[in-house]
Amino acid sequence: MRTQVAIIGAGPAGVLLSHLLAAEGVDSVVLDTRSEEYVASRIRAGILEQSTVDLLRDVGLGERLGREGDRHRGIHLQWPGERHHLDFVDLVGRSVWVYGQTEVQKDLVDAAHARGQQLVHEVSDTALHDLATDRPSVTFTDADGVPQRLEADVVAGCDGSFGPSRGAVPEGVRRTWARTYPYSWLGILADVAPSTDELIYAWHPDGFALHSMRSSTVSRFYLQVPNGTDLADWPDDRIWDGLATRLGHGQDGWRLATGAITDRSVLPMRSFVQQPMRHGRLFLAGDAAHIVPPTGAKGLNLAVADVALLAPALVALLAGDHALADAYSATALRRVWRCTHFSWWMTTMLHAGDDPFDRELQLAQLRWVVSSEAGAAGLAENYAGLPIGF
Ligand code: RFL
Ligand code: PHB
Repeated sequence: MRTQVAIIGAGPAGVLLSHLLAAEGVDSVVLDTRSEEYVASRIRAGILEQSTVDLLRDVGLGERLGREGDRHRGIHLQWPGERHHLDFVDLVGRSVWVYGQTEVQKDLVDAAHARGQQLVHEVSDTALHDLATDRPSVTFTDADGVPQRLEADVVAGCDGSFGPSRGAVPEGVRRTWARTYPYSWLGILADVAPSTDELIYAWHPDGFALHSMRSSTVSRFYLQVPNGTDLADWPDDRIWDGLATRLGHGQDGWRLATGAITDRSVLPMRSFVQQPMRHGRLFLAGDAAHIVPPTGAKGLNLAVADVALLAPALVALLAGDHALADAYSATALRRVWRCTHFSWWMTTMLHAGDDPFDRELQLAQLRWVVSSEAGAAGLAENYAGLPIGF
């Protein structure tokens, strides 16, 4: 098999890259270990920032998003006894959209099928070769058990945090930074109308809680839990009681509505960056190069921003102009580190630990963010998203 760009990973980064390349007449083949149905049903991110929505619209992927996505002006920040709304539109003239990653993925895959782009699912043994040459390749075993070699001009590593691409950058070349946090999120999806107009991020001495949503009938919630938490220790009543307490049920007459829980999982919180994001003919994008804890809602948006830079760089490279490809890693990493900082800042401001001094600092920071226009604008600018190419 031969193509211009071999893309490893059919998550949002990989399929969007394939879409952007196809729009410029560049061929690609996308490989994934999982089935199309499995990738499409993974419950993950829920918030699209302004620049992500602008990009999806510009490339013809904004139709259902425009109809079914819910534009939010901002978020609520709260701690016991207080809830404050931050209006991003007033603060920085930008907003965010509630539109699940499952929906983005579906729109991307539908567009890929409509264009006849090649998505090859259920592959195994993916391996990258000859990245330092102009003829790199990817070998894999297809769903029928047949060994295959995909030759390409360029390989795009969009294979998330567990794929082989990041490890294909030689040890002496790559540098990594990692931080694990001393807590995880227990996330649930529930068949209940949201009890709030916009997301609530709640600091509480029992631990952080987040009230998010997917539609007018489906809500998404998260609770801070210790690392190593077993879901078996969290029956439905304990989850709803924890959410009610931390989100302030009864505070100023506010009520948390409950419903049937349809999905539940525990996610660890991690920051990770690997650089450079390019090695020879291999380019990394999305979670393959960096992971952020979800408190800033940045993971998916950062993957989209990488690919928005990478696609024109690859189009130019294949036409013989190396400048954008040479600049890709440094340009992408500016935004990556900005979002890494913002995600760390939101995470450490909102997750309660045992240290009483740290708690007072968190509350002091929260009070400043909601009462100072500069503080609020700083959060808004980062949350609603910096322009692509920042
Ligand atoms: P993805 O979506 O992980 O896609 C990578 C794809 O690569 C495939 N793959 C391979 N393919 C071929 N050969 C191999 N050897 C391969 N190994 C792996 C995988 O099957 C997969 O399909 O990465 P991408 O495209 O970079 O997109 C990034 C986003 O998915 C990610 O940043 C966000 O979902 C992060 N994230 C969240 N972000 C938010 O902004 N808000 C959230 O609420 C939120 N929740 C989450 C999340 C990530 C999670 N993970 C990764 C465990 C919840 C979870 C559970
Ligand atoms: C979600 O709806 O899944 C979500 C929203 C905001 C976050 C993280 C997750 O910060």
